[in-house]
Amino acid sequence: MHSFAHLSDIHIGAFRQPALQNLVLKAFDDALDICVERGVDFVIVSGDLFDSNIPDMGLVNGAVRKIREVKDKGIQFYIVYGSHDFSPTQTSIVDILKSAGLFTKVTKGKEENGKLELEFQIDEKTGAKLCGISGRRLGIEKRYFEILDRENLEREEGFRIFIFHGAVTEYKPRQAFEAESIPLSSLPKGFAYYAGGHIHDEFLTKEHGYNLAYPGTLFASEYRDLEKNARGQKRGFFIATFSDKISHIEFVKLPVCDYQLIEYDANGKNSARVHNELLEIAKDA
Ligand SMILES: [Mn+2]
Repeated sequence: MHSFAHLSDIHIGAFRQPALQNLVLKAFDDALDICVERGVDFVIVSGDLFDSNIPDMGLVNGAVRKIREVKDKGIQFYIVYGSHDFSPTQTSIVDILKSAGLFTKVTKGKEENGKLELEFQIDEKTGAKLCGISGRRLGIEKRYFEILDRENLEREEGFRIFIFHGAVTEYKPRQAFEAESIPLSSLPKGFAYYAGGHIHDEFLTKEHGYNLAYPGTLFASEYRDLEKNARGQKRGFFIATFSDKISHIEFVKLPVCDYQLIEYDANGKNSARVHNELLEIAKDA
């Protein structure tokens, strides 16, 4: 039996406050410690590992040290870009870490005669075959899905995983913050596991024979995520066990910190008063 971990939307570098930045990094560290403990064969990151294409280098250093430590134990990383860590004009930190041999990007392929032909990356240890499409800002990935040569990918035999970063129309959360999505029919059929990113809340379906999984953000990338956490939203990542097909998918919860939720009514108050009252409340909390 083999296993892999599926993490997404970690957003290292998110937030301006060092305390929150450190919690983002702590979530990543804790998750990888669990991956090692549980002896997973490889780790998938389905985009937005970093919050920007050039994040704070101190935080990058922390993340790289951890990735290196895990990789030295023989655990490979397979990754696509997210909408945050991709830049159309600049080299992204993901590219640099890929060049340094820390990651394998699974988006290798060529565009020819209006078709996108993807190449499978084969995991040496398990024989799993991985390919995927990166997220892009403004949903440019939609075009890649439209021209994707699915037949070739569907014909391939073996244990296959598809990695992508974007919402699937049929499963878009009700309060989706983005209009862009790709229909389920644009994914190549017959894969054992579809590793999704971009949706920040955990989601797993086996409908229509698809193991379609979004682990959601590991911790948070913005205040809305934090508020949800305080209200009990579970955060973490998936560990899937497999041989020639998936036998079990487990959501591993990651408690990063405790929360205190304080509701405050700012109606009819000016910003200076709100500011001062909030500072008072925070002092007492
Ligand atoms: Mn994200």
